[in-house]
Amino acid sequence: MTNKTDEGISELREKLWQARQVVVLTGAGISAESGVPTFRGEGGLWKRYSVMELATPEAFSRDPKLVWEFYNWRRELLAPLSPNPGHYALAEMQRRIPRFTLVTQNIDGLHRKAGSTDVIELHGNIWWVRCTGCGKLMEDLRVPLPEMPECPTCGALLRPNVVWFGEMLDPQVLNAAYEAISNCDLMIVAGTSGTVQPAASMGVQAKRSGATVAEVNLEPTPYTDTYQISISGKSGEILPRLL
Ligand code: BJW
Ligand code: ZN
Repeated sequence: MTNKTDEGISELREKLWQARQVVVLTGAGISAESGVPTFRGEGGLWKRYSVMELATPEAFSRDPKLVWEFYNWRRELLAPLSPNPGHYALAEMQRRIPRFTLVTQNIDGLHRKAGSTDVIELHGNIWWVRCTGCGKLMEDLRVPLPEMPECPTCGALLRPNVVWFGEMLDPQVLNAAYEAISNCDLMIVAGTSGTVQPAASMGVQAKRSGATVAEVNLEPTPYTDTYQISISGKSGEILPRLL
């Protein structure tokens, strides 16, 4: 028996293997099956913690120790986790499709762990730190980091190299994403609630440039009726079926 999910998968599979240039945009939902909590919804991080107390530059200026405690807790949680079949399916797609760009809002590094390369990380990466004094960027895999980690070069306080609310995304990173989006003929938007800008509008921009846009999500989002294809289900189950 075919159902709506099967029909959506068949339609998307056909488009995928005909497309000249493909962009995939992922959000927290793609890592949910690896055990990473999402931000919003049931069991979401923001239900337990206040965003404004933790994920803004103002919060970090006010109480850097508290913000580092939050990120250290998340680093501990993430360190032992592995990619799931959704991450692996995207890595395999990249190997098979010559013009393929993976854009993620996730900071967990699991796409790279699964073998994806040249991942465009819109919101940074939790395993990188940046010096608030000299601006130096460093990969730092220590778990946990000291309560108030210091720059080895200048001694100033380090911060996580992630993008907080009210901060600009790195213009080079953003441009690379827009460049791929404006040239793609198929975009897959997987596991994101579509609530945080500018990533939330990227699917609409692709559609405006003439691309087919497909959503893969457990639940409807504000864009479900806007995109041409909508597949309801777990990304770790749907994405492998496209291969
Ligand atoms: C599954 C699944 C499974 C579950 N399979 N699916 C008004 C006031 C102030 C600011 C603004 C404003 N209006 C707009 C703004 C700008 C603001 C913004 O968008 N705010 C909105 C909330 C309104 N944006 C910014 O500030 C950005 N910067 C910017 O725009 O600069 C210019 C500017 C500056 C100032 C003012 C205005 C403009 C920066 C945004 C940075 C976002 N940072 C975070 C934290 C990163 C660090 C960290 O992790 O600690 O990024 S917030 C958080 O949300 C994180 C995520 O990347 C991001 C998106 O979340 P995502 O991925 O969509 O996750 P969820 O949890 O929301 O959804 C999960 C989905 O998965 C759900 O749909 C589930 O159904 C699904 N799912 N399991 C498939 N197995
Ligand atoms: Zn420094």
